[in-house]
Amino acid sequence: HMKGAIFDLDGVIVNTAKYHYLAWRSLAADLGFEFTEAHNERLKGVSRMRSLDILLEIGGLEFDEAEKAAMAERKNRRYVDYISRLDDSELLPGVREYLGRLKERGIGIALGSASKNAVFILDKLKITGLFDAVVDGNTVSRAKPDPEVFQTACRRLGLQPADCVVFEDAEAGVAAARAAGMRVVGIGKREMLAEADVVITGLHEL
Ligand code: B16
Ligand code: MG
Repeated sequence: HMKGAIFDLDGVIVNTAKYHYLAWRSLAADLGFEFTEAHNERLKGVSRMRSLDILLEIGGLEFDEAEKAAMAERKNRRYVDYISRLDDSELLPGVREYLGRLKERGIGIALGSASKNAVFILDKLKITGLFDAVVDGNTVSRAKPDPEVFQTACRRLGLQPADCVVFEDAEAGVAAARAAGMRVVGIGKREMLAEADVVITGLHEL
């Protein structure tokens, strides 16, 4: 019996991956190499600094920590430029309806995202008020697949792991939920999310 629902953001509530992609691609172009959509798949659910490391590995480039911090900052400014134009028309299908239904049933709703821009995005999508707890990249120190983000969300809902269901689109996120002892609904392709309890294509299926 589910008492709390914890949602990942990118890939579950909104497709921000396409804006991450445009911003990373433009950074790669500045550095003189091509960054493809296939490369971008490797960044889903991954923290900003880890994403940069993967990108630089693809480009075969190395920089020191200060240079990397400046690059991550530059990427983020471009990304924030894109997402500042987001609105509720970009909510993925079924999101508002499903969250509304959970609310009516008295189920606790939390966000469990790696993004440091999560609060800004929820505001743009006009769904901040639906969340009882928001746990994001500013709150936690250990990235998925570490369970910290979901454990914190569950605690903030005042619940036990066994009461919570996590909705995730990334392999690392599914692993994090599993490590937290929670049930997981995978959003995406079965092959990618083999560890999930069930896999659906989106919240509109529920
Ligand atoms: P930011 P999620 C993740 O969101 C994205 O999937 C990932 O591509 C991104 O690098 C990460 O957030 C950090 O985002 O640069 O905004 O802090 O899927 O955990 O909601
Ligand atoms: Mg995600």
